[in-house]
Amino acid sequence: MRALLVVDVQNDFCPGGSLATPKGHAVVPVINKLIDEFDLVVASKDWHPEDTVHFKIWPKHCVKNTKGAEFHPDLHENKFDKVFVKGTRNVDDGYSSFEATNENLAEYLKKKGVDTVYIAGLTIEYCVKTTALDAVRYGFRTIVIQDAVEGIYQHEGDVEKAFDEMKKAGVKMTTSAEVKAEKDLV
Ligand code: VGL
Ligand code: ZN
Repeated sequence: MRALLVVDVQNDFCPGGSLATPKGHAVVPVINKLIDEFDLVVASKDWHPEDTVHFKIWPKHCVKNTKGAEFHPDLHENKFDKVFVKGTRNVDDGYSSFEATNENLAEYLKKKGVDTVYIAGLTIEYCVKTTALDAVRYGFRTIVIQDAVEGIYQHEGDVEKAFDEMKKAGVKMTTSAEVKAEKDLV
């Protein structure tokens, strides 16, 4: 059983947001099409308190219940089976979707019979990477959909480094076209 995990496609990580990726919005139509290829689709949200030590490292972003923390307006969020929130405490945590505090993501997926997790969303260097590494650690077959993720591109070379690190850990790479082609075979 496969699941799609959509990481942090929120306004603050898209152009115009407070911690914007240059092309974060570009993943939205790709993800919307992918959603229909999966029987189970879950998403995570960076969901910070107003004050947190996390903001000593980052500009203030994704404060719970604000516009910046909402999903990108074009994202088909009504099709998500469940949304997991992370980074909800006053600690510098919550990079990985598996650190969600409303419900245990790994247990949820295992209960649903998921063995393969496809990852899409933002951002390649931080939350996509840590989520993918955790997925491997929890024993899931883990696949990142390369045209459905985007980076912050804050430091030269970090996106490439993140992909290398994921691959070394056993994360596989695919494209949305391949995901669709495979589904049509079954
Ligand atoms: C993220 C930095 C700080 C992310 C979240 O979603 O990649 N990056 N908080
Ligand atoms: Zn954050």
